[in-house]
Amino acid sequence: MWYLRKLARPIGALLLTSLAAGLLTAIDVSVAGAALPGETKEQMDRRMAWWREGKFGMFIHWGLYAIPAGEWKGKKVSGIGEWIMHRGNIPVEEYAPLQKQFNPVKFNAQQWVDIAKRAGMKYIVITSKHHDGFCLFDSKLTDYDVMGSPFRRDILKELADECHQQGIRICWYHSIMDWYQPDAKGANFPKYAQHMRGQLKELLTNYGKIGVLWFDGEWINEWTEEQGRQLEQYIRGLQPDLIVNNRVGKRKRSPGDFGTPEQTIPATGMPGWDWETCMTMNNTWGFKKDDHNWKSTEDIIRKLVDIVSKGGNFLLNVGPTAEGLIPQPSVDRLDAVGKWLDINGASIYGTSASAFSRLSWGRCTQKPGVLYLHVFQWPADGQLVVPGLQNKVRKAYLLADADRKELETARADDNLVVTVPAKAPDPIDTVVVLEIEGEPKIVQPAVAQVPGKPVTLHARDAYTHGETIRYESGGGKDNIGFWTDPKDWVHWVLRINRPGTFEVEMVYACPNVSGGSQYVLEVAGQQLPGKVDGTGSWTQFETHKLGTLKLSEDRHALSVKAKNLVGEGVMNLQSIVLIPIK
Ligand code: FHN
Repeated sequence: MWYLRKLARPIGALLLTSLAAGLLTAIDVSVAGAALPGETKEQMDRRMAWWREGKFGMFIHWGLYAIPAGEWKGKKVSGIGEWIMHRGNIPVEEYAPLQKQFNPVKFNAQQWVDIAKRAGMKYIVITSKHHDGFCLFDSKLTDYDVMGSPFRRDILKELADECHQQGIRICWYHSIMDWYQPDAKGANFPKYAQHMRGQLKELLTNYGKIGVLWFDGEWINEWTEEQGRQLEQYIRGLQPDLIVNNRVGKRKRSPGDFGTPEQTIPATGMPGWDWETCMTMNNTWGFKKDDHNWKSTEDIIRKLVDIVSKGGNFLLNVGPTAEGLIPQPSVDRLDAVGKWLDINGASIYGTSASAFSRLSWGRCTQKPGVLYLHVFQWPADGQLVVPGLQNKVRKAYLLADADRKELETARADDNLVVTVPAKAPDPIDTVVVLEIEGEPKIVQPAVAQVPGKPVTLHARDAYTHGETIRYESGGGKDNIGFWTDPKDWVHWVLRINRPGTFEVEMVYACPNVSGGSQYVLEVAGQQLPGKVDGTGSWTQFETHKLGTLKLSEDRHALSVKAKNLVGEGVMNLQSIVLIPIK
């Protein structure tokens, strides 16, 4: 057989023996698994509770790729480190012998779990097997595992035992795509699928309670959503409380329990479902000796807060070295994040998404009766404006203040104003706590007209609707952008203090090639249609007259919706100006 020649290793013989001995039939029967009965919302809530509460996990990408660490035969290989076999066009027979060099003598499970715990992480997801097929656990179904390396210790067993000991959830990453197993491609894929299920059975029966099965590599043509559904039922049959990510299928809402945006934070979260952003601390998942592009502690903390404020979890990656050490720059940052969480953890763990659609100075997380205001940009005048909050505030104080010294609050128009210290106690993120009466009641603060004057609705004051459309600034932009989905739309709330007729002007930019999309502006039951004219580029803004409207003295919602999308984006919308004409 082709792979016996190609691979020149015992794996082929093992597979043949297994098939001959009917292991396939045995696995076939065991992996069929009964369909799990439908799960009620309450049951799913109970199953997901620890994960939703925990918010913050450690991703570990570790394997043979840590040995070359981004370099092969003296040449640097670009891209993420764990893809070196693919990016470096390394044949499996040249790559697989790395197994005989794998000897991470400095690996210490307790040390790793201590680092995660100090960082405030509540779960660990480690690569049981990445795309290269090498298994960090003792598998009876392949020799291409850690027991066939000089290290000869079951790394996942040591890590799982330590996690169980320290009360951190242990979770497995497992790649469906496999560059090593000969059947993992083409017509023989069903055989590989049985092999994979057999390994998942090992991973879910030999290591105690597992928190999450984090699948990956699901994009291959051989893998289907239906197989994903069956696999999810099978593995949850082995551990009914198991949580499974959406890459068991095809990264959609189901199968799987949560969405997995990668290296990005969805602009408005993923409303209505559980989700987790996974992210590297530098530019690579697997260790690369020359990747020193570490994110700052400030960036990491603010990303954690941003994600949690949008209802998500944060899975932050470390890529250990071939010796078994988590790189010191990672450890330093994790220690700093942990110190911040020691003080501010109440504003993260067990919280739910912000009650506000947007805050110009930071983020918000909440618990029943409590709002945690995460202030990134401290108000120079000591007046923190909380837009649109209508609730009575029982008490306001700094979360870091053990004495909970009260902060003064006052109302101003639609807003609440909190008087805060002149200097930010924590320049990265100072948390102001508002204990409020009842459920958060927030009106969208209006842009108020100075009587008789034009009203300018700036992009920064708009409310966006959709997953991609968003406010963007910098580089000549101060506009609603990323309007790439015509279903997305935007609205403002304005207060007219002198009724009358208004001339409406729109300020936008759009490359000529993308011009032509049609839209409609709507307010107070009146509509003004328009078509986007090319202005030359995404940053060449021009003013376009739309027509006139009559507006009463009141709060109004003014929306702009696209009717179609001609080019790459509808437009970059900078502002709308309402000019009183009589
Ligand atoms: O190809 C993998 C990649 O190596 C890494 O494991 C990331 C982490 O989520 N997942 C895949 C790319 O989406």
